[in-house]
Amino acid sequence: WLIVSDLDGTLLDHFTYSHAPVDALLRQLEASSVPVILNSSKTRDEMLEIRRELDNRHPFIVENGSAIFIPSGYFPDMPAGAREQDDFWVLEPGLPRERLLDHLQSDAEAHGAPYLGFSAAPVEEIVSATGLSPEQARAAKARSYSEPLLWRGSEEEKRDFRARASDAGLATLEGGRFLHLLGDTDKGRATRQLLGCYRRAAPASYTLVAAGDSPNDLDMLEVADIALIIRGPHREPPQLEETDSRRVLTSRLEGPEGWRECIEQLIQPHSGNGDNNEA
Ligand code: 2M8
Ligand code: MG
Ligand code: MG
Repeated sequence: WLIVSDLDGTLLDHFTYSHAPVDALLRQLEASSVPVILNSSKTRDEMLEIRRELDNRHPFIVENGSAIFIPSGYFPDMPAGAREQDDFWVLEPGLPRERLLDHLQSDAEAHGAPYLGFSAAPVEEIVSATGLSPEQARAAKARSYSEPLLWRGSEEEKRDFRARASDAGLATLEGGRFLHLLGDTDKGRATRQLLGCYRRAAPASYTLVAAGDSPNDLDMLEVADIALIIRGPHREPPQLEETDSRRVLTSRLEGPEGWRECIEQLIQPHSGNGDNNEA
């Protein structure tokens, strides 16, 4: 087994960012040698802090698939194309943030900017938009490969903005609160690349379990053998078809409690309360 998981709204509560409901289960998975790979919109600095809190030693994926951080020596060989940064081997499918800011500037000159961009926003605005602490908001602002935008315009303006970004070879993804502008990558492609590293290191058949709550998680959920869709307090869960090679479970509970519910169901399929939560 390999578990790849989103953070906000999935492993962490959408409002409070608490992971208390999954702490014991994460320890149990670690003791059973099941790697939990964190795959989020968050920045390296944010992820390092959460990994420390969760006592997680595994690779992680930042900024919606923009970079993969592998602890140096985690695999026997450094993956081709990786560079060394501090104690990590880093693969970078994404684009440097300056490229995105250049696009935003020229796009705004021609079409206006009906959004609040993370780079321009004061820490206090990020705090009030997200509920992060000022320190966490600063870590969220320390971005390398993507720009989250708090959309203030119409849905039509958003569609046009996304089409222009796509024409420019960039990607846009909807997270829990923000529209993210980034290079041509996503959580699914980065997951595939990292899965390739695991397979090269130890050729085995891995069962990939993926968990997410928002549209930006769908690419990752599509790569999984078992996709866990975690319900949230603020909108309908994203939809994903079950196929011959992919099981889909939708949680009954929200956020980290839904994560625990789904993983426990996979570990002990017969000890549930009788509810059928298959999507
Ligand atoms: C942003 O990411 C979330 C993920 O779903 C969102 O789009 O709502 C990012 O800026 C991330 O760095 C930050 O920690 C998070 C806080 O809610 O918001
Ligand atoms: Mg999320
Ligand atoms: Mg996320």
